[in-house]
Amino acid sequence: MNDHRTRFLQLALRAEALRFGEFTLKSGRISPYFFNAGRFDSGAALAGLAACYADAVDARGLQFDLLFGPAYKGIPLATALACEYARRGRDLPLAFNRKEAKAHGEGGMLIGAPLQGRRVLIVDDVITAGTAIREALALIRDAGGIPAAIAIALDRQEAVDPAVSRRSAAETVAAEHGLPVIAVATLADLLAFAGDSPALRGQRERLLAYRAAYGSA
Ligand code: OMP
Repeated sequence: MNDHRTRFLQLALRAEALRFGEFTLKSGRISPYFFNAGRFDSGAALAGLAACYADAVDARGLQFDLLFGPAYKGIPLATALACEYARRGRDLPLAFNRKEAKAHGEGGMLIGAPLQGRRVLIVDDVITAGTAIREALALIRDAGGIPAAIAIALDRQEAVDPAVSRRSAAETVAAEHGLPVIAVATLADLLAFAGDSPALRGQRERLLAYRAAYGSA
C-alpha cells in the first residue's frame, strides 16, 4: 500500500476519526465503520492529514489552480491543504462556501479567492452516495469555476443502488462530470490495513459483509 494511505489510516485511528461500531449514514444504511473528519481537531492532526492529501494529489500529477472546500467539513481540509502546499513552495488561491446566503456585508455564498476561469480542486472528506460533491460542483460552475478534480480522504466505495449497478458513487460522479476523484484511501485499503493489524483483524468480517451488501464490484 502507498505510504500516504497507511499514514492516513494510522492518523485517522489515532485521532479516533475512524471508528468501528454501528453508525447510521446519511443514506440510512447501517455501517460498521464511520469516518468523522471533524476529529482531526488540532493543528498537528490537520497538518498530518493535509500532507496525506497533498501526497495523494501529487501522485496523480493533475493541473489545478485553486482549492475549494465545501461547507462545512471541507473548509478546514482545503485550508490545511493550502497551508501544506505553501509549505511545499506553491501558494494556491483558496475559496469555500457558506451554507446560508448573507444579505448584508459582502453578501453571497462564496468566500475567498474568485473562482472565475480557475481550475478548481475540490477538497472534501468522504464520498458515500456523492450528494455532497454534486452540490459543490454546481456551486463552482455557477461561480464560473472549472472543476478539475475532487480530492477526498476516504472513498467508501459504495454503490448508490446495488440492485441496479455496482458502480461506486465516486466512479459515477467521475464519469458523469469527466473528473478524476482522488481518494487518500478507500474501503479496499482499509480492508487490507485491517488484515495486517492485529487490533483491527476482528473488524474485517463485518466490513466484508457490509461491502458485500452495498459495495461497488
Ligand atoms: P454523500 O453525500 O452521500 O456522498 O455522503 C458524504 C457525507 O456523508 C459526508 O460529507 C458526511 O456528512 C457523511 N459521512 C461521513 O462523514 N462519514 C462516513 O463514514 C459516512 C458518511 C455518510 O453519512 O455516508
